Amino acid sequence: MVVRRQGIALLMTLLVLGLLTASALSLMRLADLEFRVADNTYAFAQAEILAQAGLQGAMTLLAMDDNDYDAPTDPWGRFGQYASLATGFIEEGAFGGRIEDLSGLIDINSLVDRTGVPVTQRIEQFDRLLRLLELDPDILPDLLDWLDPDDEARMGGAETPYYRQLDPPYPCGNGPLDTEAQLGLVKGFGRRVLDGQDDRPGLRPYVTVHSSGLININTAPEPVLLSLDDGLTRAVVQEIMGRRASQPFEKLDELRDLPGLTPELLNRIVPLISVKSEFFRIRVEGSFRQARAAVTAVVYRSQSGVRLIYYLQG
Ligand SMILES: [Ca+2]
Ligand SMILES: [Ca+2]
Repeated sequence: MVVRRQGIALLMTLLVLGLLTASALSLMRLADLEFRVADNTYAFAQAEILAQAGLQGAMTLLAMDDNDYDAPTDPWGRFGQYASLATGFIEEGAFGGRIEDLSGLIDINSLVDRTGVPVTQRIEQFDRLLRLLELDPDILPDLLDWLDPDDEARMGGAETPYYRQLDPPYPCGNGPLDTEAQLGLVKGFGRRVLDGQDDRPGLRPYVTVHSSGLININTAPEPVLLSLDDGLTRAVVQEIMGRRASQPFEKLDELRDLPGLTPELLNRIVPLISVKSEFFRIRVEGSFRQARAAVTAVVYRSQSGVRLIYYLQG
C-alpha cells in the first residue's frame, strides 16, 4: 500500500513538474520577444522565470503531499531530483534547489510566551543545545531580553541602552524575531556562535523563527533530539535516527517500543515533539546561460493549503 501510494505520488509529481516546465517554457518565449535587445537582461529574466517556476513547483509538491506524517522520504524531500528531471530538456536553462523542513529545529521565538514571559521548558532545551554545541550559555539572558517587550535588563542581559551605544546604534528588538538572520543583532550572538569555528558547528543549522513549537522527530538533527531532555542518551537518539532512516515514524506511539526510552522519559518529551511539519524553507536557483537568479522562501502548510510567509529574491 505504501509502495503504491508513493508510486502515485511520484507520477503526480512528474505530471505537475512537467506542466510547470511547459508553463516556464511558454513564459520564457513571451519574455524572449521583450528582452531580445539586451542579451544579459534577457538571460537574467529567463533565469528569474525559471526560479519562479521552481518555487511554484516546490509549493505544489508540498501541497500534494499527504500530511499524515512528514519525513525526507516524502516527495518534498526529493525536490532536487524532480527539478533536474523537469528541467532536463530546457535548452540552456534549468532550476534546482531544495526544500528544508523547519519543524525539526528549535524555535527561538518560543523561548518566551506571547507576553514575553520566559517558558522554562523551552529555555532549558535551548540551554542544553548551547552546551551540546560547546557554546557559552551566558548569552541566553541577552536573547530573552531581546525577545521580551520591556526595556528592563535582566541579570546578565542587555536592553536598548546597551544597543544604543554600539556603532552604529540600534534599538533592542523587544519582540519575536522575523528572520534567523536577525539573531546576529543580539548581544553575544556573533559569527562564531552562529556559524561555528574550526570543526565545531554553530547554532544556525539548529534554530528557526518559523515553527509551531513542536519538533518533528523524523527531521530533527541529532543535537536537537539530544536537547529534548537531560535523560535522553546518545544511544537512544542514535536508535531514533536509525529507525527513521529505514521507516519514518508515522505516530508518536511507535516510540514506545524503542530500547532505552523509559515511559517516564517518553511522557516528558511527548509534549515537545511531533511527526508532522508545518513550516518549510524553499531555496531555488534558476539558471539560464551565464545568468543566475536565486529565491528563498518560507511557507506554512496547513489543511487549507500552502501559504508564502517569507520571500527573498537574490
Ligand atoms: Ca526587552
Ligand atoms: Ca527585559
